[in-house]
Amino acid sequence: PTPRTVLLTGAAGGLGTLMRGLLPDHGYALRLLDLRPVDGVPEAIVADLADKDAVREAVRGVDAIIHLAGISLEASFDKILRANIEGTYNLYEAARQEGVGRVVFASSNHAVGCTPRPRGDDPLIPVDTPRRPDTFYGLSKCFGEDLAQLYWDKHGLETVSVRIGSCFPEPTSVRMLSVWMSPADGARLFHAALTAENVGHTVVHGSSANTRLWWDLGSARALGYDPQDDSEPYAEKLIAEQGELDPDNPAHACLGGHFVTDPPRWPY
Ligand code: NAI
Ligand code: 15L
Repeated sequence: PTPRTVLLTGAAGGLGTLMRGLLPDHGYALRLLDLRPVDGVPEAIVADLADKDAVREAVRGVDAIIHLAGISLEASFDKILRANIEGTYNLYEAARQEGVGRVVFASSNHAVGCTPRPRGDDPLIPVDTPRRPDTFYGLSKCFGEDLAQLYWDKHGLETVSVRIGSCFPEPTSVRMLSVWMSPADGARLFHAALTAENVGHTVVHGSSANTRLWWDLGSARALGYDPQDDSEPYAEKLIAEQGELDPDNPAHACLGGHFVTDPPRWPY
């Protein structure tokens, strides 16, 4: 059955704002939650994932959850621990207690960001590629995926973990030509993740059907995802501005791009 009422965490963020615009057309009534007020939506729940009572109340009665809330870039370990690791645990525990059947978890390419990008005729990166987080941020996404597996195996709570590439209105770098997910395809993938049957815990790659794709979309397609977009129309302009990816530049060598090589942020 199609879930109708969906809790969208991180609703004030970039992706949350895009999905608030697109998901209603797929038939969802959204309940919104964020640390910050959501512009123009006074009924949105303003709560920190650290607040267990507020999180439990927020999940009560929904059919499913799309979990986007958290720190979306590298930060100190303490901040990542609180928002992404403890926050995601609090959400899953609330979902278990309230009997919510399914979560769509916004994982990230940075869970496997240190994986070399394919070159030439190399095969696409498979979805079961070993974890190689490129940051504490990516490590928190590995935690979220493992938490999802635990809650499926022990409690029967289903999750689709979407390792999102780059979901923005347009690709803005040459790397993004390979990992871009158009917002419309993002909504299609979330819809597939909410409606496919018997997903248990399934990990999928989240991007459009890009000509320069680096990873395999098979497990996403198996959910019924049929991407309609391709970053290729943006390629000529971006390559003219930025040049092709440099084979000798370590920041261009891996799936995670500059996250792999950026200096760490102190204090760890
Ligand atoms: P964003 O940083 O724009 O939005 C995240 C939202 O989460 C913010 O509105 C923030 O206030 C909220 N938040 C942070 N900590 C919170 C807490 N403790 N309690 C409640 N709310 C909290 O990030 P964006 O781009 O919208 O990403 C959304 C999710 O998707 C994130 O989990 C991110 O890691 C993931 N993702 C996004 C990608 C993208 O291309 N946009 C790529 C890969 C993953
Ligand atoms: C992510 O995980 C980030 O949340 C997003 O802001 C982008 O940096 C994206 O990955 C990316 O790799 O482009």
